[in-house]
Amino acid sequence: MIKTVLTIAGSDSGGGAGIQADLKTFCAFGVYGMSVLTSITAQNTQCVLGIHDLPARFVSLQLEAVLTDIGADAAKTGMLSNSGIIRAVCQKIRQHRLGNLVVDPVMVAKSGDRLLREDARETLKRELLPLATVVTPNLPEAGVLSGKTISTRQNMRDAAKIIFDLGSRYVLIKGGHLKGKAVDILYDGDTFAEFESKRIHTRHTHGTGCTFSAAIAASLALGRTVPEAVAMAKKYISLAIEKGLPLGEGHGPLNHLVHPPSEP
Ligand code: PXL
Repeated sequence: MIKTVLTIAGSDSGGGAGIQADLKTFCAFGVYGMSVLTSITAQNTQCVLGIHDLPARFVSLQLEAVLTDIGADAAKTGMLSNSGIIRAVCQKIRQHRLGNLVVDPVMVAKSGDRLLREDARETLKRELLPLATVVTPNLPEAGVLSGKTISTRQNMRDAAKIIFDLGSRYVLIKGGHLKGKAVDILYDGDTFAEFESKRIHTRHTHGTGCTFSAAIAASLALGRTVPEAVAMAKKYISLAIEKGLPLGEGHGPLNHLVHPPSEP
């Protein structure tokens, strides 16, 4: 039977990030994608023109619709915008015992626009992270979650320990914002694994974080372990960045149509 994967995230009208990136990634991995929208952004490759949050109770209703009927072998969260939405999502995840949950703690867009209200950071830390199989902060997000400034690999390891204590089973800190090679660090509370790839010099990286976490969720649904899923997702985004699309005048999207790897 085809595996089912759910994204709980915002819409990017430009098609490069958010729900759109997630569904394209699910297609590439050959899993059945479903989407619960949290917010609608009016956005292109250059900027966010506006953000319209859906009412938390309508986020709940979408989750109820999907989880009482189709169910999900894995899920990911992206832009959650405010505390009410985060609480609604947590309540449904607990009620339906959703496992294989990838939490991408989205805070700002590539353009610098804020996608998570500052007062919602605590709710995300306290309520959502304990439900996560893996949380995937980039360096600025890991800085906010850990309360530390991160500029070296050792800083990344120290921050991973602090974030692990917030309750997720794994922490993946993405080192894309560090100089040099792109190194991501995965921590399971015991050991560190490093995932390295060469840096690709391009500005067409809009939606990289969304695509990465969606690819991890798809791989988990396909029965991979977390370290295997991270390795496969990393190979997929590296290729998708390499083949990135020079659309629009700003940060163009990745090319989601590249083939995902069949092995980690
Ligand atoms: O990459 C973070 C992100 C998440 N969700 C939506 C976005 C973005 C970045 O632009 O637009 C809807």
